[in-house]
Amino acid sequence: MVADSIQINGYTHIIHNSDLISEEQSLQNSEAFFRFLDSRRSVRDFSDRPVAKELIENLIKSASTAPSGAHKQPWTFCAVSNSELKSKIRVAAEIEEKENYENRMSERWKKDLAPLATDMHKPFLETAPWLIIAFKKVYEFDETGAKHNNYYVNESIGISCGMLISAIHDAGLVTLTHTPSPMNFLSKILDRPKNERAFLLLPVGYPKDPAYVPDLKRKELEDVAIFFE
Ligand code: IYR
Repeated sequence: MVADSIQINGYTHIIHNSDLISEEQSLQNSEAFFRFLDSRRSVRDFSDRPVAKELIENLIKSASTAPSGAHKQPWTFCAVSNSELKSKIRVAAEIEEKENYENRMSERWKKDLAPLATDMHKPFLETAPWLIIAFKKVYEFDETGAKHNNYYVNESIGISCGMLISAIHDAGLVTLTHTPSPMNFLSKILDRPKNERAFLLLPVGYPKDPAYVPDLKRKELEDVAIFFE
């Protein structure tokens, strides 16, 4: 007789429910999933075609399933479809990007970016129907008002954003990882509390028809993996 649940340190542990699949099915799934992820591209040309709020809610729910340090889920996702706010974000981002491209970035950095054809202009911040801004919660307050740092915050929100990007791709939508730097203008525009810091901005929507992306190649397995058997 197997117990449905057990107690450890006074906390309930339940049986992990995972459907066992055959090794052949496993291999097939892993190949199909690789092909699916390999078909994702960062897209900068967006259509203004609307995307339902319910869909964005599902994407954020998926992102929030990510593992996190001590299961603190140290994130807030702000989803913006309001045109005025999107315009404010674009104006503020382009001010920072102008400074980046003209003064902060090295020649080497700009040369590395040349294949991506990026510049200080960020029209997608207004064209895309939604902007999702991921904020990391560096610390939180408990019931007594005491401040506690969260754990592995960058790792946690990074994983969560990776899952969000995959969910966006799975929904047939496109995005790109936009990191206007510094990003504190986002806290001001979206009125976020002090314990939250902007981590990543993801415009979400349908691609423009056609949308052009740079003809990039990914590294081969041999260049990214070493096996010790
Ligand atoms: N944040 C700037 C510059 C930029 C930097 C890197 I590294 C990129 O991969 C892409 C862009 C911008 O968004 O244009």
